[in-house]
Amino acid sequence: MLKSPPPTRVLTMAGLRENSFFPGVPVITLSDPDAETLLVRACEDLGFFRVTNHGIPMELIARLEEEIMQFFARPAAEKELAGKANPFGYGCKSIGNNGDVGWVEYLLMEITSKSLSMDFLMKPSASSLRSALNDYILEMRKLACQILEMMAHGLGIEPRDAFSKLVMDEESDSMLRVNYYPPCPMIQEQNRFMTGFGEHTDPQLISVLRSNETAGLEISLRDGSWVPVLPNRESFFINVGDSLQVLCLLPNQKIKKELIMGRRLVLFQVLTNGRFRSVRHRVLTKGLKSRVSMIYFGGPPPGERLAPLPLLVAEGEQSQYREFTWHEYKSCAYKTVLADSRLDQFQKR
Ligand code: GA4
Repeated sequence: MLKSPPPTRVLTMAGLRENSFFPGVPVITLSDPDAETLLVRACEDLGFFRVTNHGIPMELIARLEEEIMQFFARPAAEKELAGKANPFGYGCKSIGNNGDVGWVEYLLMEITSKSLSMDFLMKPSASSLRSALNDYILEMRKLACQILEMMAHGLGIEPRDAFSKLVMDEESDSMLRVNYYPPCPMIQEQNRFMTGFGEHTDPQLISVLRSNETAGLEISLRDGSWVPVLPNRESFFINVGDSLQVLCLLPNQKIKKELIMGRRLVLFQVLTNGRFRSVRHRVLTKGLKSRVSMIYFGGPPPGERLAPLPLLVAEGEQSQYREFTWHEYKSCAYKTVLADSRLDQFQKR
């Protein structure tokens, strides 16, 4: 567990309004006949949505959460046996290699050929954690692929596994992150907030996040404002990652929105910037209760070329990015700090 608050850099705004969760996170029931259309709209609009009716057994989720809590309750020396997160392993406060810090402990694990590769998980003392993690990632991969297929089909892309095949690939560069945000009584007394995990976009194609009932996740809207997301332990939250944003360059289009203004329902049209949106997000912690989240990142194989799917590019339109492979993108990503806009480095000049 963390003993004292990390450096002041992670101290943030005091007095943020409580219980002011953003009401506009799309909730998509996967069995809904309109789910594909709703998914596509959510990816263009926020780059973020919540899925229900996902078919992942609650027992599996509860089992993993229990194992995670036990792991993070161990003495520091035991947790450090997982190896320093560089990038894979156990991390405490420090995120990445470039000076980011947060009020968080985590395990970051690489997924190779459908299971987790990490020496410490092979130890007999870690067998129940290993088994819960491995069962969980199988389900996560299935769910991520189901959603990627629904997105492709919703966009009219043939074949419908155009995105999901990248995550299904033997070489897919996917990972699992387990974050533990410990309580911090000092912050709670002062009614302040700390950065648990600084603002960033995820580099991969898709992220599937599940958390306990503790709030903290915030997303950034198109106008740059930050809104808190109401946690829901029975659902999964989906983020569009940078790689999917690059693959999905769409012609500009208008989307219809409904907004309640005063007591009136107003219909208006918004011009999307014509692509899937990799959502900026962060975690602020209030110190009251611990927050636990597990995030599956579905990434492409290293050699995969990331360029807009030709079918989605309107005539005469060109990608704003130069072509690059996932390997190239990831190497650059590891030289950045969390808040950097990583795709900017690949903009055509
Ligand atoms: C953000 C998304 C994932 O958590 C992650 C992070 C990675 C890390 O923790 O090692 C990075 C970050 C993330 C992007 C920029 C670099 C790399 C920390 C960091 C400062 C595992 C990932 O893939 O990219």
